[in-house]
Amino acid sequence: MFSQENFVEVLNFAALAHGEQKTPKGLPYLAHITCVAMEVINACEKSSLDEAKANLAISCALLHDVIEDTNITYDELYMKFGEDVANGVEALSKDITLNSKQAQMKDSIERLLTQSYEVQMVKLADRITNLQAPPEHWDNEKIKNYQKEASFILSCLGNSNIYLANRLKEKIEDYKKYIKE
Ligand SMILES: [Mn+2]
Repeated sequence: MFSQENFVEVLNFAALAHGEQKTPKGLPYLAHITCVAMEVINACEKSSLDEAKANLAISCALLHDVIEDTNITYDELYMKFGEDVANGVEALSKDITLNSKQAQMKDSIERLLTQSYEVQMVKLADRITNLQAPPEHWDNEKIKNYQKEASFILSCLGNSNIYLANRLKEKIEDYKKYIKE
């Protein structure tokens, strides 16, 4: 079980933070956030996580892009939602001072591996959500790399939750249909 009150409070905070931001397909950014939270809630329920763990996982899911994409800071998250949530969201954020996308991904995974499974789960849910049909402007190479990166995420963080790991595995398999060999 999880706290519905916590869900509403954190969702509203994330909605305001992301404001007018859109997904690469032009949807309000909240569509992405809500899908990630939905995947995490489903996994929490199936794995019977206790309320504290489920609330941490769901809060991190709803907030996972606020440090990266908005002007919300670690300190604000710390003050409002506590240390575990702030640390989790920080680990889920890329360090943009690193010079390549690959280095940013590797660094984020390394930091996630120091976090609890509840935080790691969010990265699986994020990639599950992002393995919908790729945006029109992506070329074959980019689509291929995105699938490869998803397999890397699964191999590093798959232990965090069996349901999300299996679901990500299926999505990676299914993503093949977008790749031209
Ligand atoms: Mn995301």
